[in-house]
Amino acid sequence: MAAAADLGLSPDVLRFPEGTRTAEQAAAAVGCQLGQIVKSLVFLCDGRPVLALTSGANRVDTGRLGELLGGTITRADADGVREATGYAIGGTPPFGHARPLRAVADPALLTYGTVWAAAGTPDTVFELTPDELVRASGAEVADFVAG
Ligand code: 5CA
Repeated sequence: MAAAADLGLSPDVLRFPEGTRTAEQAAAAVGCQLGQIVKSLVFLCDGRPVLALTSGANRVDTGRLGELLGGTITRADADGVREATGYAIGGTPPFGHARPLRAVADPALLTYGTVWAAAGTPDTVFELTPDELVRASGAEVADFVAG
């Protein structure tokens, strides 16, 4: 991951042939808690792509996300995700995108010693600390999840 190296990170990318396309699959493959999986979810805020780094145990409240970002939130479709990030749904990493994306991070992710994120494909993940995640993604930590 060149993008990670640029940020001073040297992640060990693990590949799981059984797939890590969803947070549930990734948690089962790694053997970690569901909440430790970073979902890198792309939404559009008034049409502009934004990245919501969400704990695998949580769901995004699009109303709250819109209040936080000051716009109307819609979900990016598969083409929109690829256009915004350069990656496919299920493999989208939390940083290292084609274009820098405004990012927000779920505070729940900061409650774990380490978290796991997609490494660019639907069968690879890497481990990093929540601090590294926030620093590398430039995310604002703020509450936007449901419940
Ligand atoms: N590799 C895993 C764990 S790191 C991963 O990327 N999980 S994810 O949550 O970030 O990406 C999968 C998510 O993409 C699903 O939770 C789902 O919310 C979203 N998704 C799946 N299909 C579509 C679709 N057709 N359009 C928009 N979003 C989708």
